[in-house]
Amino acid sequence: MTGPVEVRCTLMRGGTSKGAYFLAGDLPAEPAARDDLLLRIMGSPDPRQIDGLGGAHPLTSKVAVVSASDDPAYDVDYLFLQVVVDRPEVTDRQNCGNILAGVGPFAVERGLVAPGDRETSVRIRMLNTGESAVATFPTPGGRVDHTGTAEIAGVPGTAAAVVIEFPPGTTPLLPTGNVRDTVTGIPVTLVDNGMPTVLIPAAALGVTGYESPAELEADPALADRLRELRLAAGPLMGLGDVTSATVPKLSLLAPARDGGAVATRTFIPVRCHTSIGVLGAASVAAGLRLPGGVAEGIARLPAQGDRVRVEHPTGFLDIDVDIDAGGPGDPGGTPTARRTAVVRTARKIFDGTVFPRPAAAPTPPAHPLGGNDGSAAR
Ligand code: NQM
Repeated sequence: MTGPVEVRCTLMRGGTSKGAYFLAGDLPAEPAARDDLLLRIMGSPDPRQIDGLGGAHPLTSKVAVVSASDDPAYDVDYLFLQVVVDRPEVTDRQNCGNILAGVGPFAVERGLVAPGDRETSVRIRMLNTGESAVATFPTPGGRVDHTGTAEIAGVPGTAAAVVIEFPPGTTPLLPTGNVRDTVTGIPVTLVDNGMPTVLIPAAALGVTGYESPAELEADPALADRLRELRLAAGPLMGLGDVTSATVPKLSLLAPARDGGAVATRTFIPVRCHTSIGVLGAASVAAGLRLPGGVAEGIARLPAQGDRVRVEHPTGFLDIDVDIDAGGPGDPGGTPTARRTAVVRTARKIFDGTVFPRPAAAPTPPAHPLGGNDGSAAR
């Protein structure tokens, strides 16, 4: 497959992730050609992504494709693509709330949205899920100002706050209809408040839930149990076969140690997150609020207000989640999210032209002396 030899690209940190942001019009419209180009831009497949922009970790191998929306209810459309580091795969099967934080500022800087004089709110349609978000950020004098005083755990220094509001979700929070299931013998709550997530008491897997991501990733028996659990949970959550999907995520829960509601270690789904995803945290927080879920007896929710402090390996993420838990006034009794909101930061790192690795050359013919051992003598 061939394609453009150079592409306009903006590299941004969005929350605790980093990704390449593109205008949809700068990429091939056809998904297979687009994905082939993105693999070559990011340097996949290669565990080091040495020949591309990717940072050799799922959290730094992400792409946002942004365009003006044709739906008057929105300003822009945002498609999130996860570029798999070590396999030639690009998937749109998950959304990303961290990369979302950069979409509004990118849309203003690239002329898709007219900025306000002090701040700008951008209405974003998230194509992966069909859900929406409104991002508000400072634009003093009609220019995006990435600098500011907001601090988020997992990112050094401070930057301008990007306030993200998610309106009421349209999908049920409990994909199986149950607040608690047993999957591969393990008690779980299967929840989706923007990110399909399996909540698991850490103790049920024989870990404390306070281990470092590196310690957890070094445990092959744990990896096997998580894989088995995820493959079984995927179809139950309506996700079909998730063998090569990046969802559902798996969050291990333990009692909070630093004044928050709960401590988490989240697998996304193979590597362990160094913090936690935004929508992953939204799903955890929603799960904590559901009476009868596996978090009961582990989590400690604040007596008042919507804010839930989710502890993670590098600090905490505060997220506002207001749940309608269903019940007597609701004949269906299906819990839904009334509102979810979070503060993130984002920063433009570079804006310029990226040069994709050339499309794969045809395989060279075998050497006439036999074999193709890749040696320099060929
Ligand atoms: O859950 C990582 C991240 C994410 C996703 C992942 C995210 C979210 O931290 O909204 O942001 O779970 O793959 O970027």
